[in-house]
Amino acid sequence: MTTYITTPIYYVNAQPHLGHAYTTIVADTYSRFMRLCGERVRLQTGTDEHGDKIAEAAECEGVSPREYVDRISGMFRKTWPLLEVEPDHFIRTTDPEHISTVQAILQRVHDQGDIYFDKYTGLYCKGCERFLTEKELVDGLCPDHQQAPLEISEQNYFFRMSRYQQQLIDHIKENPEFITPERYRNEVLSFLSEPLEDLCISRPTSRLTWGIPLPFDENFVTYVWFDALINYLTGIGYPEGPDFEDFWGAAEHVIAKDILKPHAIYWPTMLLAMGVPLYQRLHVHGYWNVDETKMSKSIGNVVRPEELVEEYGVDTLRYFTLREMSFGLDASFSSDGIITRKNSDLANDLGNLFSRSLAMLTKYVDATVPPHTVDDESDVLLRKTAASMLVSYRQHMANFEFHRGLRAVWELISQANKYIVVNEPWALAKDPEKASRLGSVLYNLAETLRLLTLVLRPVMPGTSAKMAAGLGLVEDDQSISNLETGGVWGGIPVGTRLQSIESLFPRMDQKKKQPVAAVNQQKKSNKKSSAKVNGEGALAQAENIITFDQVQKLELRVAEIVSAERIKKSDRLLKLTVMAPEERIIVAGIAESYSPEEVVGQQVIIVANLQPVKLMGVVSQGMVLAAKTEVNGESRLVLTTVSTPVPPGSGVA
Ligand code: ME8
Repeated sequence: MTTYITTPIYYVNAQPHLGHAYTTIVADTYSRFMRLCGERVRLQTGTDEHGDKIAEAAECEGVSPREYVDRISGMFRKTWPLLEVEPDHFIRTTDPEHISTVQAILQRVHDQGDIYFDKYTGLYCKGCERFLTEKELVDGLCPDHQQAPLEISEQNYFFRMSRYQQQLIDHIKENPEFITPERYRNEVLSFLSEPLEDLCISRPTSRLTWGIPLPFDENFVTYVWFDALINYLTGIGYPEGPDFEDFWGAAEHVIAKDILKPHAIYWPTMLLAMGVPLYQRLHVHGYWNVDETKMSKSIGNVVRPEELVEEYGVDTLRYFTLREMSFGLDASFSSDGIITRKNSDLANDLGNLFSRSLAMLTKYVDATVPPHTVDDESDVLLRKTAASMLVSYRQHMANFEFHRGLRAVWELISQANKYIVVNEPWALAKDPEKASRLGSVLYNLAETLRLLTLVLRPVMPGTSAKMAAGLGLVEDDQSISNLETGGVWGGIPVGTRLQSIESLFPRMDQKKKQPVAAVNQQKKSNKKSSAKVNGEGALAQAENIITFDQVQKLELRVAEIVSAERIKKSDRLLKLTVMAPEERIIVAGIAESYSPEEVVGQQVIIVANLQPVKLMGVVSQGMVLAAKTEVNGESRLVLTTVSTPVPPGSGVA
């Protein structure tokens, strides 16, 4: 089976930024995922080099369009390897093969009567490089470029797009996956519910010369969109190349919502006119804003991918963008957001799991994967979580729901961290009679890490390679290079020699100018105040405003206390066993306000995603929220609860 995945070809009137980087990372991740599934994949990106905007940009720089496009196209080409993006082909619309194929297509469509000459008056937006309808304007301006369109009246060539309107509507209705997510499919269908105008596909050379000459009239060049969309065919050797045969039937395009109309309406109608089968799927994502503001040169908040790589590392950038944006919706970039994710998801959750497990394997079993011989309930739970992670990961990655796929992976990471807490390998290591159980626990951890190495490969190729090296696995080993064979529990061979590697993700300090994060477990200054609640680093005091995104990172849940006991030698601490919905231990600093008997059966609100810490020898996996008050001059804590009982584990929003 084959997969052909494309990004838009980017205009060379601007340098690559975060938006371009995201689309390209998405396409690369998907292509790596499909390779992992055993498919033959072709990934294509490139640059769109004709048209008004480019001619103008070259003029501004005082260079010829050719010189200008060569320079900027080179910048795009050089950016992708920095992001670990490996396109199979980089197309430029100034490539001679592209130009000759576009001309051959124009001639054919013209000869069959689908292109005609006419006079037209319309509202033209230079930013969009297309005529806009009255309906698309907001207060008389193009909503994307905040500019009034120019009224242009001229004779031009038109493509009979309207002729294919019904066929396109039928196709979209019959193929629910043709445009995804659904909101964009609905948007297109709604647009198509009105009669479609024909598409102006030429520009007179009196106005623009930087374009592909029309083969049937030398006084005109081709409209940039008609030229650009055809890159998806010319890049794979249309009409006769073998790659066209192999890959076109599996074509999937990734774009942002700004260019939905050209891809969902112009392009399929062009394909229908050309007699070429339609692409398989169009994946439409939202916009990246920066600090909740639209990215724009004039505001000076354009984020450059090479700077992000320099500052945070390529895998952090890839992970952050894929995890943070719900595909289809807008997202906001902030350095605070990326650092928080790096510290919590990558350094704390993944990095710690990896380094702790490797350290224990090294210390207790001489850095060699031991056999698994003794099974218990926690093993079954870990294996189950791994199996359901794989199912959910595959389904979400295939459907472009990367954030969900990654969430499933992090559920396994969190389960594995709990597995360590529950099994206490350090305690097993002290008892020679428990050597086989210790070996089994360590085997399961090594195997979990192998599975993580496998599923993280498309998202963070460099980190996955480091993990593979640490686990003593070879890059092209089926167990980490193929989801079919590698996705089966038990793939890490007993006797594998582990290697020591550097820390995967060193923690980063939050920038001082950023608002304080809602959850910042490491902040020493907060230890004192949080100790009043449960004695571990916890919620920051509200000394600063936090954003909605930051609040969303807090995972609050309702937990039911099923048992409680005092912790020896501590007046303040109670060891609580809670269901939320799974069982976990929380050490809470409430012993001066509550007896163990009083709290059993209570439903309380906990912070469920706090990094586990050891308090008086007990590992605490969360924090119980309590109000601080005074009764008769004495400070007292009052547990938070819900007004009506709810199922344990219910989320608190
Ligand atoms: O439209 N957030 O090129 P372009 C997310 N040449 N993605 C963004 C973004 C943002 N803020 N800004 C840009 C063109 N993008 C045409 C395409 S294809 C045949 C011709 C990404 O340089 C996103 O993929 O304006 C968007 O669709 C694309 O860049 C537009 O790139």
